[in-house]
Amino acid sequence: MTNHLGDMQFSKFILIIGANPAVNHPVGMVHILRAKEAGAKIVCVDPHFSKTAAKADEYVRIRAGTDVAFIYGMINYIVENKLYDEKYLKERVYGYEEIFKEAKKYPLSEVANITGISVDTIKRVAREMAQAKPASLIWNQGLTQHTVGTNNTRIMPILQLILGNIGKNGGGVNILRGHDNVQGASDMGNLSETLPGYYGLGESAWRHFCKHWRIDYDWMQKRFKSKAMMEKPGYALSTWRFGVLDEQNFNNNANTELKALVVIGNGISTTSLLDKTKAALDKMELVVFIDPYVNDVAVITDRKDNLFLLPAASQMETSGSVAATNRAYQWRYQVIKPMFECREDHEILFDLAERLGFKEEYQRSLYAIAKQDGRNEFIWPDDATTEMAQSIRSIALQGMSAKRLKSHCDNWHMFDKVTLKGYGPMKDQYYGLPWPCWSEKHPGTPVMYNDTIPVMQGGMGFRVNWGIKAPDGTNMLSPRKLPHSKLAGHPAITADNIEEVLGIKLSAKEKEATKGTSFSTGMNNILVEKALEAGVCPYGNGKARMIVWDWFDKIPHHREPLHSIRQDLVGKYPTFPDKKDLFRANVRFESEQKKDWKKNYPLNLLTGRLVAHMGTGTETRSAKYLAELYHTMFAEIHPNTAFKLGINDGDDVWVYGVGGTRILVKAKHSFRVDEESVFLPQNFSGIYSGENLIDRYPEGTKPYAVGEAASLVVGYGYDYNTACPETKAGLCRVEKA
Ligand SMILES: Nc1nc2c(c(=O)[nH]1)N[C@H]1C(S)=C(S)[C@@H](COP(=O)(O)OP(=O)(O)OC[C@H]3O[C@@H](n4cnc5c(=O)[nH]c(N)nc54)[C@H](O)[C@@H]3O)O[C@H]1N2
Ligand SMILES: Nc1nc2c(c(=O)[nH]1)N[C@H]1C(S)=C(S)[C@@H](COP(=O)(O)OP(=O)(O)OC[C@H]3O[C@@H](n4cnc5c(=O)[nH]c(N)nc54)[C@H](O)[C@@H]3O)O[C@H]1N2
Ligand SMILES: [Mo]
Repeated sequence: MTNHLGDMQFSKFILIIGANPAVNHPVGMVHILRAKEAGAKIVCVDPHFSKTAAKADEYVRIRAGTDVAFIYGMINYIVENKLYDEKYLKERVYGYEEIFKEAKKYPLSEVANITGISVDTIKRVAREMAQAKPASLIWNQGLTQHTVGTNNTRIMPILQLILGNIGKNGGGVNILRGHDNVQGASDMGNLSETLPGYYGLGESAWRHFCKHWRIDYDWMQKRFKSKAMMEKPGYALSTWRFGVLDEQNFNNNANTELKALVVIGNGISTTSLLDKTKAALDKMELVVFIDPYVNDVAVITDRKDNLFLLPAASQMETSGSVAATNRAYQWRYQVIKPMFECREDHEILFDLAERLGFKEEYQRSLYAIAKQDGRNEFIWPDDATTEMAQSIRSIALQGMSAKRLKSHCDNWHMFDKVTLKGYGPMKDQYYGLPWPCWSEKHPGTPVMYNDTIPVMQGGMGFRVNWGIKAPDGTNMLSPRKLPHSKLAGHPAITADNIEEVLGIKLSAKEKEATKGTSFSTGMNNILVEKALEAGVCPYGNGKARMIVWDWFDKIPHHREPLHSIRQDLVGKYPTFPDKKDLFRANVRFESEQKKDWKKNYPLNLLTGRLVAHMGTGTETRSAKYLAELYHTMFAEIHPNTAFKLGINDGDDVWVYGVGGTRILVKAKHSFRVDEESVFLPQNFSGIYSGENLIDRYPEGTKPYAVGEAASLVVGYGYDYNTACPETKAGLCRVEKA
């Protein structure tokens, strides 16, 4: 999120596309409704008439998986009518001419044909959004869970840059995050392609963390089969099954089949191809769940031994920092001590490290940090927070000490809920110190990329991350200066360039202390402090780029979903070529799309969430009153379609997925879907293809409601870059049971 929830109250227009905050972010939705009360127009673009659509000024129904085409239609109209922000583009953006050229390939009649949205509507939304200053853009999983998920998430900021809306209060691209602390999970690198802080997996990233963890780099390398494997992205949540089931994929994993799985805090029955997950779990040698509840997949697998459930403490029974959707960190105090035999996650992981023989190395930096403070024992989680602050400088967590975060929590009432500004003892700080937070004196950054305020008030240009020259020779530095700085565009600050770039001299001691490092890789904050003194942002001041020169789609293109209801458009807008070794799996694109899927699976399959349940529903279906609100899994189907299929409201129906799997659910007649679509909620588990598994839950742990998991019928299909499953655009068939 470039901005934050309260900031939306400054918006004059809010485009919500592929998100349903009324259901999924009901507290955040309050700010959107406040903006509406103050006169902002709210437009919701969604294939499903959601609760957010019901609250919007205008609902625009779009065919799932066609958002890129819709936005190009808007850009086409904006360019024709010169509604773009020319000064902003010239000064701050690289590659927009290419996008303008591409938009010409999307005449509005063609966009209407692809998306199902009328030409008049495309024009009106484009004009109103362009004329409203500022306009905000919100998205979430409706855009990411597609083969073109990355293209979707690129075209949206491109639109906002064209309108000059990034770096402004009330503007920005505002991606509403999922789980509690999911932003923190990604900041901490709980992803298989990077170490914490988005440093990547290259040798320099490993060396950086080895230094902070006080680990010998060679020792670390020996933990891996080879240096190449150490630096190679691992399996993803969506691809690991192929590493158990499919020999071809073992090659990508150093010819090794996966034998054991430890699941900590994930309800894996929500991942598509649940039948493959089950087959993989049945085959492995060891499966461990670390969870406060019985993970629903533990009852889906047929395995009889070597299946362990380790009871984890809940968030109420533990403490530490968590990151909110706007990059702000908050301290969470323990409410009660862990009950019964459950233990905090980190305690379980410390024990695991001990059994694996590296507990001393695992905890070494915590002891080193305690020692800096004159203690022999480390304090959890405070010293771990210090470790984060010391090592994660790429996104600048260095201003976030445990002490500072606790003071924000203790003085919660001293912050403005709309601007996040602090008062009294919290003056000159923003709530939660949204990153980048460059030093203990920095206030945090509530709105990113605002280059009209000084760096010490959260100002910055765009990050210089891809060199100072584009491959075509264009200068990638911004001609603009931050207030209080003498310097226009400049590269990221390193020990090698600091004297030249800032025009200063380092002392011999400072030189020694920063040798060979950059603003993001040092063991101290010297380079950063010098940049701040000069009034510049340590990561440079560059242009945003609209072209990713080393990707397959250098600029976003519309590509039909893998299983498309519009077979007639597949020829013109084909998917990607098949891809080898995407998170260690060989993934089918073109070869999968080629078949005539529509013949047997004539309906669009949409999935989304219910307000009373969370994720798998493991936790919420175990809460009596929430289970009462939604207790039965259902499929929404348009009455006209249902009539043709002989299905009454409340009938049992089989929904078939393109993989040949099926689920047994209740039909719900609904106008929220169009005649060509079926909607399934994603929050159920515990019934598997007609078989109720409730008796497999250990005594005392049975949920109050169980239901079929949508992920059993969601089709094969992955984002070309991230391997996120295509759960938001697929096909299905419905039959009366
Ligand atoms: N009550 C509740 N709250 C939750 C969750 C929960 O399970 N329950 N889950 C949390 C998590 S982990 C997450 S990630 C977030 C998710 O938050 P959201 O992304 O808001 O969740 P969804 O309901 O899955 O999908 C949003 C909307 O995208 C629409 N959509 C589907 N396909 C397309 C498409 O091709 N184009 C467009 N424009 N729209 C499309 C769907 O119809 C749906 O209305 O919610 C979080 N909050
Ligand atoms: N069809 C379809 N499928 C989807 C989606 C969709 O929109 N449509 N959305 C996708 C998305 S965005 C998501 S995030 C996933 C849902 O994400 P999941 O991770 O599958 O959902 P949750 O139910 O939140 O699972 C969290 C698990 O962690 C456990 N847990 C809770 N607190 C703790 C703790 O402190 N420690 C430990 N160790 N465990 C804990 C819970 O009991 C639960 O078992 O679904 C994905 N799948
Ligand atoms: Mo999520």
